Amino acid sequence: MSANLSLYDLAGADDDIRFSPNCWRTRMALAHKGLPVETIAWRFTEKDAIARTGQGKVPVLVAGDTWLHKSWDIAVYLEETYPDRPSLFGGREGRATARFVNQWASEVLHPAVARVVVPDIPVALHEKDREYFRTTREAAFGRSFAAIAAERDEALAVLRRTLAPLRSTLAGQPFVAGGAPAYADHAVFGAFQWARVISPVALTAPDDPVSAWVGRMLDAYDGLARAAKRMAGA
Ligand SMILES: N[C@@H](CCC(=O)N[C@@H](CS)C(=O)NCC(=O)O)C(=O)O
Repeated sequence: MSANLSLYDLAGADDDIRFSPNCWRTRMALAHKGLPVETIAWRFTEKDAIARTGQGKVPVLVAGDTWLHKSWDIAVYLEETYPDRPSLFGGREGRATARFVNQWASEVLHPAVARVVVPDIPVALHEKDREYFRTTREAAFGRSFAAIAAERDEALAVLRRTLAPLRSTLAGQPFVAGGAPAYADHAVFGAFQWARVISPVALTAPDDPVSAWVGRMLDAYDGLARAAKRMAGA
């Protein structure tokens, strides 16, 4: 038995454009556990809807009376609450290693992907989110969207160098977690799904082992991520 699960999931103007890397981590983790979830389209400025978590970011998972946030904490909760379902971590040591992979993705990969895809985001956003997104992101980057867009070629080259350890790992094994996908894969894949939904830029070359792995992740869990709606041109 499982509680009814709901997930606040970042959406664009179109309810079906779901582009958050952190929410995709959670969606893949839920699919891995075989847990059905009702996703709720949420916009950046709808902070009131998730105020019960005491913060303003998604994913937010609601499991009965329990409100959870932070993609990593949600993964740990799912693993501990549903131990008899397929494991996200493969035990204590696997969880510790997945934690490192998760932090690498959050602290190194996400900023590198953001430099490439951020200029494609405003057009996808609900009107009420546009000004909030521009001011918060320009402040975070310390420069205008126009300046970020002008550096895109360089940003893509930097990203491809950043992917070196992922590339060499995936040249020798099908998934980050080994022979089958697990949370170490979900933690990294969210960033690729973010770009895939929102941006026309290909993050990796077709012959890159990372591209083949993205394809395997898109096929996983009955093609959950492959079925996601993408922006026109993405
Ligand atoms: N550490 C958090 C980060 C969550 C996060 O940054 N979420 C973004 C969407 S990917 C968000 O909701 N941003 C809201 C905002 O910037 O106001 C996690 O892993 O869940």
